[in-house]
Amino acid sequence: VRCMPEEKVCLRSTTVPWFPRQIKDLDRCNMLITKFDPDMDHDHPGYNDPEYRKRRAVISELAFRYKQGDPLPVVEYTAEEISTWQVYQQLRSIYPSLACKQFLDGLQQLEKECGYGEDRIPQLREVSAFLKERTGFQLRPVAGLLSARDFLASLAFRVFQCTQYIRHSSAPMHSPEPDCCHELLGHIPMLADKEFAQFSQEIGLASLGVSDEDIEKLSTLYWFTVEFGLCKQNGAVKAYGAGLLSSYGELVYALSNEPEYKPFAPEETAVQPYQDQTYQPVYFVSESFEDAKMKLRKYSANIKRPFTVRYDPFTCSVEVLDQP
Ligand code: TIH
Ligand code: FE2
Repeated sequence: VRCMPEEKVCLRSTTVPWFPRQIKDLDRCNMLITKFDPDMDHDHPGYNDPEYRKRRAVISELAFRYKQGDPLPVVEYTAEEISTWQVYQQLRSIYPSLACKQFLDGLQQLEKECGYGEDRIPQLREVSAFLKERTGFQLRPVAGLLSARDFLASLAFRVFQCTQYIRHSSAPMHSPEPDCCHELLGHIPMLADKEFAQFSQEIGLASLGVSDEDIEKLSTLYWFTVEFGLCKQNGAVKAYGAGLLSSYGELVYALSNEPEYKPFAPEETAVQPYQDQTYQPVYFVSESFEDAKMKLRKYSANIKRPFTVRYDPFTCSVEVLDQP
């Protein structure tokens, strides 16, 4: 069953968009956005490469068949795919000066304990087990870019939906769609940090059952923090956004003096137009994670919802409570 975007439920005598209550319900949070798909998008570098498209279809099938609780599928990557993964080396060499401390710590642990390196593409299965021990986050395979509502909802359960295919070999430095380079290099090291994991789950919880307009704002906040966020550390600006940390091209650009910087301020950030084809013209800088978390919490508390939610980690479910 595909989740119907217009499906509503009745809660506290008002009607709100359907949302998952138990981790198992994430099997219905699978609405894909096909705008960057190599079968649909004529500008995709794989559009004219039938071999690439065939490979994508095989890997997509693994995600379509996946049900919550199944062991994560293992993909045997080809020599060509592994050679695309070698962007690892280039990125690795610029991380020490451009990435935030939490990222560098996470990556170092992954190199030591999870086989991260330039020679092989790590498997979601081993990475998920690693994260589960550190922050309780687990991975689930997804066939491509998900709708914001479904993607954010999974974060409420500390589930991160991960693509498993790799970008086209002709464009290793930047991809407009997520791929395993983006997930494994951009997101995973950050999700190994306790405070960042908490921040991510809170965005997810704030999204459950809210209006389409509020989903749009929360996903814009997610975009300018989790994907493209910068933060101050020891007086310097560093990258913590996954979209930066997985793109050699944009990481260098974001920390050059070309783009505009603005201070992270949720009310303003939530309505900033963003760029999803190429580099961002503007980035938001947080004072610290703590500061970003506090500001986001304040913002979320003001989103109109006829109920509040609480995550119960013992049952992996969301409790719905009356508005205090
Ligand atoms: N642009 C990123 C990269 O090249 O790795 C991937 C994405 C970030 C955000 C959405 S897709
Ligand atoms: Fe991402």
